[in-house]
Amino acid sequence: MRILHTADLHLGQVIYQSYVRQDEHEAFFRQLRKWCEEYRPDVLVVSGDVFDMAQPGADVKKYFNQKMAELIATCKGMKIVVTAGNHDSASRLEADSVVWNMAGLTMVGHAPTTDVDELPDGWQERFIVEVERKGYVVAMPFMSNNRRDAIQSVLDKVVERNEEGLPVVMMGHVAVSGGDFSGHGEIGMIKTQGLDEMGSGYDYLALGHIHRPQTLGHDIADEKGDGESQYQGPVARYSGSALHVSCDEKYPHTVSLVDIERHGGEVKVKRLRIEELRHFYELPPTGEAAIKDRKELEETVNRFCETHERGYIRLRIDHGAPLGENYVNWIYDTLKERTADEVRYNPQVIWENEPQETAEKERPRLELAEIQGMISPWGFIEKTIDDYEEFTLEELKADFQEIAEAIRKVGEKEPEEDKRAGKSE
Ligand SMILES: [Mn+2]
Repeated sequence: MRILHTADLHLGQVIYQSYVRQDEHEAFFRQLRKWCEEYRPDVLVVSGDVFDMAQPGADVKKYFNQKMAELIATCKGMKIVVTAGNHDSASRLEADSVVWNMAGLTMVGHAPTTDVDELPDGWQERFIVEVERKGYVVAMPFMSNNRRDAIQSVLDKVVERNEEGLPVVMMGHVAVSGGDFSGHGEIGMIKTQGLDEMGSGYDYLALGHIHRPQTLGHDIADEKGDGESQYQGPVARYSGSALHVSCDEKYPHTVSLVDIERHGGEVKVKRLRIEELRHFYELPPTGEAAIKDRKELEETVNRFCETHERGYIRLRIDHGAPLGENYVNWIYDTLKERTADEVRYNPQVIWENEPQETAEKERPRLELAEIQGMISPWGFIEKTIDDYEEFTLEELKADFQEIAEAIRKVGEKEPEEDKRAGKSE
């Protein structure tokens, strides 16, 4: 079975308050369609966060419909499986699923409930997509808590049916412990779970949620864009997001083409690099001196407009630089006038050479690598609590326990997924 694995499309995303990214998504879909034509996958899987918000506007929904219809028309016979992520509304995603089914597109929004014993016979079928004579896709959407029993029950059902030993692919939208979460703003707040919570019996776990492409348990240094790897299954992999969802996602983004011969066999992954329409630039580039005054700022922005058609720019400015009044407005006006907003401004300035005292006081003294290695928010909190005199660790722990308990109670009352905050990527 051959699958094309992508995730975290975040359709409808508006970045830096005002920039609509549809043309960037268009560039992504053009490449995805080309790959579908070229590689003829049996299935295209989209592992959650199809939309950036639970209630996308009519224009965004229409755009999604158009893109799916184009893919279906381009690749006759290819199945498409789309699952809900934490940004999606499970009910809204499933609302049109009956019609999509007729076109060979399966949509799964709602996760199985925790208490599997109370479910009617055959409930597992809703999560199983059989690809005739090729294999199986188990479509698991985002879940607000661990549901190993439910997942395993579906996988067991597949094993029962899979007498020919065909490949089994499972989808998931979850942060698995040990992953590299760089680029995710709220690192301390990402809730992780162990890989064993996803059960056993699949050959390839097609993950979404974390935007950096990576195969769990394998060196992230291999992820340089295009390339190929061969693994002994089972393998769990994040395809990565379709676009750079934030300027911190500096790594190359990819779509994964996965070939699996048989259940229990080897898994071949080909990484297809997505050429993004708008790159993210730091000006001046890291290594060069930061902007020292207003004149330099204007020169830097003007020069970029002369040499680049489009992109996102983020400025590196010296802490004490005299910038004069309204420099931010000057930037917005200039970009609009000179590039019609093809060049876009990221207002999160990187301030450099801050005086030692302020810099040390305001920032937690942590290396990025150290934060990436943390699997629970407590590691982060314990390291930084001394910077916040008003909090004590014990009080915080008690408060968190109370919140966790409240969340657990809400989780038991599912399906009520529309109430989820779902803010971290
Ligand atoms: Mn997500």
